[in-house]
Amino acid sequence: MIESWRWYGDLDAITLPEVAQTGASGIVTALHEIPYGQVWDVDAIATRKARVAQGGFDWVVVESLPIHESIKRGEGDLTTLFANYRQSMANLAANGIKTICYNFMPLLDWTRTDLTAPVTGGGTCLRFEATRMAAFEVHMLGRRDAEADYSPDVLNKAAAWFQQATQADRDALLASIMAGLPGAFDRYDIPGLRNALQSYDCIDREALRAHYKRFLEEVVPTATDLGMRLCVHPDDPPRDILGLPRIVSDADDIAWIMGAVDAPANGLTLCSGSLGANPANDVPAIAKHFADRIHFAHLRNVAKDPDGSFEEAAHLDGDTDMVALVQVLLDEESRRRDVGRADHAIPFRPDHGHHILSDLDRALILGYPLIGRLRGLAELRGVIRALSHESKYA
Ligand code: DNO
Repeated sequence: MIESWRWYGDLDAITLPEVAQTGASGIVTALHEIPYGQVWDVDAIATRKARVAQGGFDWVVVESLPIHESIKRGEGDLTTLFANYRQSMANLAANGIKTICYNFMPLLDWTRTDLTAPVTGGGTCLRFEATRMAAFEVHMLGRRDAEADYSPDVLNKAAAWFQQATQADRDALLASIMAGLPGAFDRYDIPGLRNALQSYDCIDREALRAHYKRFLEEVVPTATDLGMRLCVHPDDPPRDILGLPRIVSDADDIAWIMGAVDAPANGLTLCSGSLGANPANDVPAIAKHFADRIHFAHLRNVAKDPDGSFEEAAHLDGDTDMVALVQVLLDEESRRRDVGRADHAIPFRPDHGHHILSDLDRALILGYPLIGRLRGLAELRGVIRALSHESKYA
């Protein structure tokens, strides 16, 4: 498996020499400064690639080449947007970068209600609290129908939380929920979010699937011609949110996607933390089922509560059997090696991490600390090494 590390370029306070000390060999990055829908210029890609190489790394995966919201909404003449996406793919391929992660979540990327939740023993993690989300939707956003998405118990607790919350608490909740929003660094306020949600009023699950299928039909043949791999990132959390449909949440969704354009270039980012937040998802089983289409893995863990809340656990803790999952990925690599694939190694990154120790003294991108991810990587490296080891003393 290729140990990789997400690095945000100039936006990242963590430097490549620091990343080098983690022992990772691959970098996962993106040209975050380019607005969604515009072409990634071949020279800009080459410049970033050279910088990554100077640090001693390969740029192994693009995360993400984002999909413009108009494509998700199936809105207007999309010819230019599809052409631009294909051109960016060609420019990446011309630079030897062949694996592209993207998501198809309408409007929101990952969503949490608390970005600095305390961890037992010290440090902080990202948390999704059903009660806070309900308080936000029902009492701050005033979304019609939101109550239907929560149990009476959660709604009662949400009302109680909202009543005692100060304006600063409410602002912090809005900021946490908005933190995962794509669209470079735009953040919505409440009226802005209401407007944005309205633009999805007429788009249900079937419509969103149709728009997604069209996207795949437009880009997967190009990926195949260029020898590239696309890998969709699952919804996080894997369920409808704020009334928006989500279509990359479980095994049935993934089966639909893989079948929508049935080609190896149409693949999956196996994100154990995203999929693992739904109690119905057996993550190692999903990985095993779709193993031949996994082009990239995000390895992290979640601990769930019965009311739908969850928090990011340490990489080997939480509800997902991480050792079993790594075994599935190693078995798939062996299979690829046996059929003679030179590119049998699956890139993975320690996805997220607790902010611990000196992470807490630095302004780091929440969820992407240095020491917390180093801990995750070291634990995963140990699992991989142990599972791959053939002892001559056995
Ligand atoms: C969160 C990430 C996601 C992911 C995108 C991929 O930390 O895993 O934001 O990068 O969804 O497009």
